[in-house]
Parts: sequence; structure tokens; C-alpha cells
Amino acid sequence: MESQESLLKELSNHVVDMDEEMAVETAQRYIDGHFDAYEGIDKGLAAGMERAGQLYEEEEYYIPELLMCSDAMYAGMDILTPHLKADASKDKHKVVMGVVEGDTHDIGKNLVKIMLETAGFEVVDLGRDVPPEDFVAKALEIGAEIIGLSTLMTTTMENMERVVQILAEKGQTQIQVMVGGGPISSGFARKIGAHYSRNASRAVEMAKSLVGEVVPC
Ligand code: B12
Repeated sequence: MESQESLLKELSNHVVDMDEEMAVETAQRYIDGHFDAYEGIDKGLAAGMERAGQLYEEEEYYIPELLMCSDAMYAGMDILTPHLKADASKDKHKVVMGVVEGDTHDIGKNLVKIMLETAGFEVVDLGRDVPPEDFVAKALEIGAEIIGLSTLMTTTMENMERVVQILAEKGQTQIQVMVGGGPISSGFARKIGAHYSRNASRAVEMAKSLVGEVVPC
């Protein structure tokens, strides 16, 4: 039988190789092998997408390649996602999530959303290019405990700070703000009064600690 490790490597490689068909086939073999779907997304498909992003930085890949990589990633996710063991607890903690105004990069946000949902959070996804006021309005409307903000561009980082400011103006300081994306650092998060996580799995740990759930070491 194939090992989980070799299948994870294959999943990652199919994303980098822009091979949608093989991503689907390998994802199916991964499920047939009864391996954990969450790890398949996190350590297989998402890891491949991160490598693809690096190749873009190194000017080996250009935008069309990147889009084909994300097609392969999403095709694999279509197979794995139905097998995620969603936490079935009734009183779910609510998160409002989206990409800030001016930015349309949403691959990372979509990954974080799926991981949070699998961990038992109810996530309301506002999509991309979302005005700061909309995050706050939706969070107040549904009683969210967390607002998750994503951006991949330096030019739009200030819209994250704007969300924190609007919350403060409304006296809603109990709503926690989580930020992430390429240009974001823990220093930036601290400066604006938010919490930072580097990737989707850490985002889950962070969200759990913010709502007071114990995170295993
Ligand atoms: C794919 C990509 C695109 C795709 C986006 C497709 C899509 N639907 O998302 C396309 C081709 C459309 C695109 C367009 C553009 N892009 Co682009 N793009 C990228 C690229 C190569 C990869 C991004 C990616 O998807 N990575 C993979 C995912 C899985 O990683 P991630 O997003 O970082 O997410 C992880 C973590 O950051 C974290 N995370 C993410 N969000 C959140 C949120 C929370 C709350 C938490 C806790 C964690 C978290 O968890 C995720 C999973 O582990 C990056 C370069 C790079 N290496 O990042 C450039 C990059 C982001 N793009 C860039 C630019 C400039 C653009 C364009 C303006 C280009 C143009 N001239 O038109 C446009 C944007 C237009 C706009 N206004 O939005 C620049 C930004 C420069 C800057 N510093 O501001 C980059 C850095 C490339 C570069 N070096 O120039 N792009």
C-alpha cells in the first residue's frame, strides 16, 4: 500500500505541475487509503500551492501557470473536502471572513475558511474586495466572535487597520481580529491590535485560543 507521505508529496507535485486530472486521481487514491482529508489539503494541496507561489516569485511561473495550479488545487479539494470530519457541536463559534478592499487574491482565504469550518467554526465568507465597514456590520449582525482578514498586497494592508478602528469606534472591542496573508507579520498585527497566523492550520489554533478553547500542545 502507498504511504500517506508519498501520496501527500504526489498531491503537492500535481498542483505544482498544473495537473488537474492527476490531482483528482491521487486525491481519490488518498481517500481510498483512508488517510486524513484535512492533512491531504494542508500538507498536500496547499503545500503545493505555496511552492507554486514561490516559483512565481522566482519568475519561473507567470500568472497563467499560477491559475492552472490553483485549478489543480481546487479539483483535488473537491474530492477531499466531503471527507473532512467536521466538528458537529451545536453551538458553533462564529467567524466573519474575507479579503480586504482592493484585493482579489482569495486562494489563501479559501483554505483558512475550510480549515476553520472543519475545526467546528461557523464561517460567513464575505468573499474578496470587501469594504472595512461590511466586515463589522456582518460581525455585529450574526454575533461573530472573530473577524478574519486576508490580504496579499502591501497596498491594501491599511484596510485591515481600518476594520480594527471601526470596531473601536463602535466600542466593539470584544470582537477579535485575525489577520494573515503574504505581507502580514506578527509585528504588523500587534501594531494594529490584531492577531496573526502564518498559515491555515495555525489560524485554527489561534481561533480556538481566541474563543477560549484549549489547544492541545
Ligand atoms: C496566485 C496569485 C495571483 C492570482 C490570484 C488568484 C486568486 N483567485 O487568488 C492572480 C493571477 C489573479 C493574481 C493577480 C494579481 N496579483 Co498576485 N499573486 C499570486 C501569487 C503568485 C500567489 C498567491 C497565492 O495564492 N499563494 C498560495 C496561498 C495558499 O498562500 P497565501 O495566500 O499566502 O495564504 C496562506 C497564508 O498567507 C495564510 N493566510 C492567508 N489569508 C489569511 C487570513 C487569515 C485571517 C489568516 C490567519 C491566515 C491567512 O494562510 C494561507 C494558507 O496557508 C502571489 C505571490 C506569492 N508568492 O504570494 C502574487 C502576489 C500576491 N500578487 C501580486 C500582484 C501585484 C497582483 C496584481 C496586482 C497583478 C496585476 N498587476 O494585475 C493582481 C491583483 C489584482 C487585485 N487588485 O487583487 C503581488 C503583490 C505585491 C505586493 N506586495 O503588494 C504578489 C506578492 C506577487 C509579486 N511579488 O509581485 N495574483
